[in-house]
Amino acid sequence: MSTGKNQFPSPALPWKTKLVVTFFTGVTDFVRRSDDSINRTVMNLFNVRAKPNAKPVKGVIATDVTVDPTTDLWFRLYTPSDHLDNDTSLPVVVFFHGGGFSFLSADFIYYDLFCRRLARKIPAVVVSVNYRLSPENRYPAQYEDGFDTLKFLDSRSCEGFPSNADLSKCFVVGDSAGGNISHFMAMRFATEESKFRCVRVVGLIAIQPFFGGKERTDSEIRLERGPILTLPRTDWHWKVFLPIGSDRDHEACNVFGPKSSEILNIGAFPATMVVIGGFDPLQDWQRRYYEGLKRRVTSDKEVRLVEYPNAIHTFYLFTELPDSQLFITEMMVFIRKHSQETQR
Ligand SMILES: *[C@@H]1O[C@H](CO)[C@@H](O)[C@H](O)[C@H]1NC(C)=O
Ligand SMILES: CC(=O)N[C@H]1CO[C@H](CO)[C@@H](O)[C@@H]1O
Repeated sequence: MSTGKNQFPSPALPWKTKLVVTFFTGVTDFVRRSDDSINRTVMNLFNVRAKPNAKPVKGVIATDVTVDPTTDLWFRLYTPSDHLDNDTSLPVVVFFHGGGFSFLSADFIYYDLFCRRLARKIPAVVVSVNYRLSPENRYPAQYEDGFDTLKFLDSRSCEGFPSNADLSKCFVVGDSAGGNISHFMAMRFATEESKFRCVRVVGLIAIQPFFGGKERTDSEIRLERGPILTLPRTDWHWKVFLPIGSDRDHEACNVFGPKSSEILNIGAFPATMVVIGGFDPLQDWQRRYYEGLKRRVTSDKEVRLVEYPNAIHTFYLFTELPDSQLFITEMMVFIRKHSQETQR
């Protein structure tokens, strides 16, 4: 660990990681206009997209599936090609990318590579949801898109969806803002489960979920200048996402805070893994989330905390970081364990 010129602690990162992090935070700062809109023309130049592939590449097939053409809602479907025609049933990972609800996409190259790794290593069928972004589409558009995708999967109207994908073993997974969306998916599914025929959400993996509140926590102050997430960037994302006139204690941000609803159907909440990094300014909120879940989950479902002391926000996307490899293995163990539990 070294102390940078601002006297804020920062981890030792490989130059490649540093370069990408500096570049992307620079771009996302540049495209935010003073009226809180985003210059999408410029942003799209830097949102490097990977193409789908109908023929396997390193054992994974990727196709794009439209859910709702009126809102341009679609997902990228990853299928491990070695597990297409056999009798093994595969768990389904429904993945929500990060980017503060405002940036990036399901086909962004880093998310595409991550979903391919997941599909191959677990192995699993991965559904990576391309939800609408703020500020053009505020809360709750992102949650609606996520839930519409779950309903779409339930209707099995999806052509080319692998027949050995077992929708009764769905895991909702997301990082940062995607972690917030995943939490909401698990919550809403728990209250509306009876409306689903085949889909069952049996696990939630919240990777460094984007939570906050009006209060400034110790970690937010200590790690105010990032890397990646700074307080001004965090505040901006909440400002353009939450309904106009609300503050960061809105329940979408401060999950178990003063304004969150008392009636949480948490008894039916799935097994959960919360992932925290020691260099993430949001870690105190994430720990509170974990502790809040632990207190509220009344079933015998696992609520698990996994901490990486040297990890920055979004660490796991950088394959050059050793924690990224460890994390994939951790996910594999969690998903395999909880898919076996539900086998009938
Ligand atoms: C976006 O930013 C670029 C570069 O600053 C500028 O040339 C362009 O006019 C902007 N586009 C819009 C639609 O504002
Ligand atoms: C992480 C998360 O989803 N937390 C909140 C996100 O927003 C929804 C919508 O209000 C809340 O219900 C969640 O508690």
